[in-house]
Amino acid sequence: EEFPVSLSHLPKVELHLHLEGAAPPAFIRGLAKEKSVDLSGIFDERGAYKYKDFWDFLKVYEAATSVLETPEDYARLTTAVLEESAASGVIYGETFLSPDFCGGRDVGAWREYLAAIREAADRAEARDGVVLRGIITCIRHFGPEKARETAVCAAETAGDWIVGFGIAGDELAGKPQDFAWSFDCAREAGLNLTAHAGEWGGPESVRDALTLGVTRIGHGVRAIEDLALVDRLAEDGIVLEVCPGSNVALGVYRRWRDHPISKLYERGVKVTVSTDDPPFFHTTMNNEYDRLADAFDWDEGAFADIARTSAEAAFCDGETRARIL
Ligand code: ES4
Ligand code: ZN
Repeated sequence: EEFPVSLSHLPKVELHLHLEGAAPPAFIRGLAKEKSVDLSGIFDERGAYKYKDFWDFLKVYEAATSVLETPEDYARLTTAVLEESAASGVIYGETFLSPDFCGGRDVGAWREYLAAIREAADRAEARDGVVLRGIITCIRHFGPEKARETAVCAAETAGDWIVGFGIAGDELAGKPQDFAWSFDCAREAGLNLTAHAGEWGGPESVRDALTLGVTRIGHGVRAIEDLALVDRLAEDGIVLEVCPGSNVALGVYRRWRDHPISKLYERGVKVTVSTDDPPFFHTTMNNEYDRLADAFDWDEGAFADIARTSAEAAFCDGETRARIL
């Protein structure tokens, strides 16, 4: 398909990206080969990730992540991911990191993974100018107890590079309230807060997530099913980390033009645009922008508005924000 405009030259800010979920399939295949792990079951005949639905995606994600074993593996991953970001014109990104996948929630091990990721990110910044920061996420379907250990890892490493705490995983497992202790712990450590909600759950799921005191919601798009909630999001300035290509790939919405991002934007909600798990969903930041322009006739002004909203909603310090505004 061809699009009349290319928005590849626009500087972009991406707030919702899972680090392991951004791993190019060839990178994971390479690691699997080095380690003699058979991961053939998670790839299709063309070498792309293969999954049936969101819950199968979570399993494939975990299988792919199983070959990411050492801090060095994570450093290589970070380098590969940031090359893709820079190619889409991303100047600032925030990535979700889960100690469940790196270091197993042991604070000492977690510090080593984090140091390796940071070093790789610093090299990418020096080379391509792309700035990265981390948001530690617990995984909802792993349960509240593991989440508490994750929150302790977050609190112990909160600072200039780890800027937020969040929750990902199966939105239909458990209740946000079960994770209140973890979010309180992270908040007390000075971290900004976000939660995945309103992707598989409806408006009630978004309302529940707001009780955690988050200033951003991952996805949040199904708030559109309750206009009183949409107006509350707009009034309270809650920022939605919208990932339209992810929603279309996973079947939350059938076609790009069915996606509610445009309605949310027009009703005054602060919307931002991200890729979520780009190779899984066959997307890039450039593709997201081009598809949105095509589906909703958005011009460069709309994208400049979205990029500014994203920079304002970034969890980084003011000095870094000034560089991306
Ligand atoms: C997710 Cl645990 C996890 N990993 C990647 N993408 C996700 N979306 C929601 N949960
Ligand atoms: Zn996500």
